[in-house]
Amino acid sequence: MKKALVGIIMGSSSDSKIMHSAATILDEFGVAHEDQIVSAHRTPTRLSDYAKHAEKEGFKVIIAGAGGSAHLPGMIASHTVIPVIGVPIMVYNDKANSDKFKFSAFGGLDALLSISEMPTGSPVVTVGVNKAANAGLYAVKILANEFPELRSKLKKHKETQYNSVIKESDEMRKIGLARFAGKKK
Ligand code: RP5
Repeated sequence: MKKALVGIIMGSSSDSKIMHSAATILDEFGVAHEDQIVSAHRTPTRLSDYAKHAEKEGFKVIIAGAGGSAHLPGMIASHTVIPVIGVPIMVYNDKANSDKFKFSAFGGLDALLSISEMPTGSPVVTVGVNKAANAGLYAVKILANEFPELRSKLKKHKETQYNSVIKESDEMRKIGLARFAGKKK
């Protein structure tokens, strides 16, 4: 797939530390995506412009990540009929000089509530705090309704997950819990 089917947006360059996991999953499944920074409060006019752009490009899903009061996913959803998956981000502000100010006071709960509690009429499905990979996976699931090859890849992905748990469990049984846990460190 060459044409971007998913638009990934985030409120700040600092969100890229988390949001890249969505891109990695989409890359694994061979789903092309376009990635941009759109700040709802610093570039408000870009919100509606981006929604128009997304519709024009024919994106089928938008993944939107934001931290703090996190209005980006909801506002994008209000501007377009394209389904939006929101990623609440625990703010890590790399522009701050002191460690004290690097994380948000509410550890991502602020963004989680802000994104998931959209009023009736403009829904945003929400993944867990910092769970950008799940957003990527969910986007693939939506696309799999239309692209059968993605359905097969998702089944394979499930099989791989199953096998990796069995492999670890076999090792744990073989070497014992204490040694296994020691090796995990
Ligand atoms: C939000 O504010 C962004 O989504 C980001 O998570 C947070 C902090 O942004 P920076 O101060 O790092 O630019 O708008």
